[in-house]
Amino acid sequence: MSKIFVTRSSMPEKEEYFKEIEELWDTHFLTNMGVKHQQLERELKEYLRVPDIELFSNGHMALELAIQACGLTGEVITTPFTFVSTTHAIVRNGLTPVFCDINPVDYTIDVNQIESLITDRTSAIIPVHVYGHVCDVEKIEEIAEKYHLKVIYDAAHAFGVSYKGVGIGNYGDASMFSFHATKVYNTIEGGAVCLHDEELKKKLYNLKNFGIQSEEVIEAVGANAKMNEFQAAMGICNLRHVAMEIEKRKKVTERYRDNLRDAEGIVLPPIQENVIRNYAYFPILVKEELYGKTRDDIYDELKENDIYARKYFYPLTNKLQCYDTNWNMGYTPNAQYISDRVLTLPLYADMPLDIVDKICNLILRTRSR
Ligand code: T4K
Repeated sequence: MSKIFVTRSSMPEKEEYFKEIEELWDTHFLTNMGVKHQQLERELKEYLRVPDIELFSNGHMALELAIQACGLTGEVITTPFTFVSTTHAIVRNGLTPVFCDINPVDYTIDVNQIESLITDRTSAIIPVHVYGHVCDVEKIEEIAEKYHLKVIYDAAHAFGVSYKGVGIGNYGDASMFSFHATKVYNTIEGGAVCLHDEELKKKLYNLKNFGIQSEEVIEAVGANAKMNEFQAAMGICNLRHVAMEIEKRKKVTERYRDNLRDAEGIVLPPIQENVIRNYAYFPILVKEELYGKTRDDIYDELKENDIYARKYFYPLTNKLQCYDTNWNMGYTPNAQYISDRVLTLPLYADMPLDIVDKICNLILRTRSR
């Protein structure tokens, strides 16, 4: 058996992509918001059912520039149970992250703890729809309104997710999606910010394209974070198939659930009410106190068999040495408990079900060792 990684990029047939990029050879227009970029923007707006969208070279730059465009200052409340990008984007904007714990059910921000962290320096909340699990968007909105805070969602994992029939990109002032190769939907690398405010859109556009309005008018001190035409072409192709890819992921997920449901001490990911899911990840929690083996025992056993599960998200970002040691890194015991026990199992659309069975058998076997 060849190596099995935590995921494998979804790709269209070669011919489909080649056909999509053919005209780029005719026009020699490879980037700078060309026809593919414009087409993808239109199509994604419709697919995600959002009022507006701005495309980016990657998810991280989309988030970093969304934070900048929102003009945040001082402190930002966020969670440490995430990919480093979320915290880096805050810190790289010169802001102080204030770490809120997560709830132990779906691992998103614990909305009951947010208010106690608000100070007169707080300007925003940056929650994460981690694994595509939907944050308590209603409570977050209520708190944000009460304290006049901005809300920017890290929706990197939440492509295609909806809550109560509403596309998840409609919540908050802005939501960032990642279209990285490892995501449910990819443009090779890429990302987007969904938003509903024209002024914010203009700022974002300026930030991703040097502030250029016309040849002689440079309106803002922008960076360069544009999605190019080859990325957009991949996105156009992948968008044609993403609904089917999500269906296939659902089948893989269900097989994992069937196989692992009775394993005491292994906690399966939650199924949230009123949520249309995208089956982005399959994180299990290994409670060694009940299971008798640790997360790392399982990780090692799988690795020995050429199966590369990942400890998404360990370590917590409030444990990273690269940040200012003078900050208060917060007390986040739920996040710590989960981060120490979580293991994200391999999951991609074309994953054969017999591989899922094999992975589950290896996991269950660790117990008798
Ligand atoms: N916010 C959150 C919450 C995020 O999770 C992320 C990204 C971001 C923000 C930032 O978005 P981007 O700027 O990335 O658009 C991966 C991804 O690189 C990263 O996008 C993702 N989160 C994170 C959770 O996972 P690594 O360092 O674990 O990736 P890597 O290279 O080890 O790849 C994992 C597996 O995926 C490989 O073992 C094989 C497979 N793979 C990988 C690549 C690169 C493919 O099948 N094709 C590929 O091209 O970070």
